[in-house]
Amino acid sequence: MSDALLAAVESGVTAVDLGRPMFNGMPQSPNHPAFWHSLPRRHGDSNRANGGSAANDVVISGTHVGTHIDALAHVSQDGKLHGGIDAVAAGVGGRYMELGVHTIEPIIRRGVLLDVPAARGMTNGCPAGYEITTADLEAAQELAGTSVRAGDVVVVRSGWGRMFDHGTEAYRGTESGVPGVGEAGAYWLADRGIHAAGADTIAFEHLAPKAGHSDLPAHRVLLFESGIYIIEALDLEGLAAIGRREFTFVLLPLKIVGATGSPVRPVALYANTDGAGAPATGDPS
Ligand code: UVW
Repeated sequence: MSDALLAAVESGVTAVDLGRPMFNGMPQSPNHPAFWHSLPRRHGDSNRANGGSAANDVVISGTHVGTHIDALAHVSQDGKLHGGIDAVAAGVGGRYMELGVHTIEPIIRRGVLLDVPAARGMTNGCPAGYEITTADLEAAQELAGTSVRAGDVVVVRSGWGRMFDHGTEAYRGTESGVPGVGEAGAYWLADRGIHAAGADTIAFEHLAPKAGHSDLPAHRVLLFESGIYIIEALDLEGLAAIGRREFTFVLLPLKIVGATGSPVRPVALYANTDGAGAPATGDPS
């Protein structure tokens, strides 16, 4: 039996890694337990009689660390979760069974990169504390050469991803502020019926200088009001560098039963027959 997807894979597919490396001390949100990886057993600690040995790890961590996805159970508003579920009752037993991260199906959908700095000629990326406007999203959509459609995964590049290599304080941007989508931009995305929205920052949102995570309206609009997942701390620099703005987006959350989020390693895929490394739509920035 012929299978079009398998045939495409066998013809050659390029995968652009959108996940950040995970390591002790990596930049992450102050709201979540720090990621900690350790080696309780190393090679040489004990060798088997046949000369072999095994090294093992332990990881202690929040779930909203590294590149990660927010499940709908992550935020409540006025005592309710998405769909009007009582937020306190939903957590009895220590698991959010209705809207936990285990309920997110594998995501294999069209992905669209809205590259705001490329569309707006911001060569150093959006400035700290810049709120990405609906006009910016429209301009980035035009540059992508395609319209955002229902069911898409939309990843919004602010250019702040470059700060990841500058350490936790710089990437968090508590003092400086962080560029991102605010309430109006979130409604622009929600109005298009997308499946998930992602960004290259820790909180996805526009954060004003010194405001930290005190107000996160895009979380309310997307997760609570609209049932749209949020993906944070994406690495969008590779996609932007090759000008690839339409692709197959693949993401599989860990099936942690009842959890509010999960680290993920998403990829953007495109067939090599489409021109490896070449832009599919629009002009490369
Ligand atoms: C933030 O930093 C707000 O991230 P999350 O939505 O995962 O809590």
